[in-house]
Amino acid sequence: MDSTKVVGHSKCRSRGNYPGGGPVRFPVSDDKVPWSVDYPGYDPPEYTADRVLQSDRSDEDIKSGKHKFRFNEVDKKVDRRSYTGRYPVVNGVPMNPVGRTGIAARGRLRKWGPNHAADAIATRWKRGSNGEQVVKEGKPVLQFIAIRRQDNGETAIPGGMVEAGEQVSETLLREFGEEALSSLDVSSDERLKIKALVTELFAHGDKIYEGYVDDPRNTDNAWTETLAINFHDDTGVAFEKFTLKAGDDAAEVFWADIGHELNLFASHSDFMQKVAEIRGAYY
Ligand code: RP5
Repeated sequence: MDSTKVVGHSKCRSRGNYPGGGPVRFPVSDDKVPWSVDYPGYDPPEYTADRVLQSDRSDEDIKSGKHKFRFNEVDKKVDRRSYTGRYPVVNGVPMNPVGRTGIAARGRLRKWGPNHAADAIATRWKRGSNGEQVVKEGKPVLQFIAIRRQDNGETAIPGGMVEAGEQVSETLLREFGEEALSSLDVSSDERLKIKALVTELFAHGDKIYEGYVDDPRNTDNAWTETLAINFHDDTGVAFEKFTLKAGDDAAEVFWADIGHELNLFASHSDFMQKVAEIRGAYY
């Protein structure tokens, strides 16, 4: 997978209701995804979740005209550029760079256009009780720190949205601390210790992916994009300093074996395949 390539999308076109109880998506078959293909009668329902409308971290309603959005630019503290290049803006409304999703407006996403996220893939080799690497089909098995998402129960990489004014590198550390080490539930002293430890261990990472994510929450006018970085602990000693504890949006945190059998949230399985490839691991 090219790290900047625009991927297609299917999870955000799946049949049934939009995640979290939204309306049923207007059907979009594979051939009708690109905006360049005519789709007479395409009439997706507009949906923006109440929690998005009520959050003060969300964008203004685009139709209120209160905010003049600067799409494809850094708009005050919000980066509205896309890793995929310039995306179309039609009548002041940003259009999904991959194409139709069957839902208009923002759904459960807080921003119009790209919603930037960051994903921290922490890996180690799986070892048996004798300390030897576990091998499958002739290749060593990798493990990564996984979370179970509270919103949909799916297994995922610890990650989250970039806050206004935040550097993506800060988001990576913050989200990993919040979801895998429960840093929001400890004293401020403890939080600082966690931050220092994560900063040290995550000092060197390898970029796995930057671009559009096939997130089930994507809509015609709001979508997620991410930067996924792999922090690999070759000896397995460094990550022993961590006590994993689920927090914030994570219901559980655990080491999971990487392999094709894993079915992860959004495009996370694709990222795992790339990690396994570059590390010469089983997939
Ligand atoms: C995915 O949504 C990204 O890859 C990232 O893991 C996640 C961010 O959303 P929240 O976890 O903050 O809901 O598209």
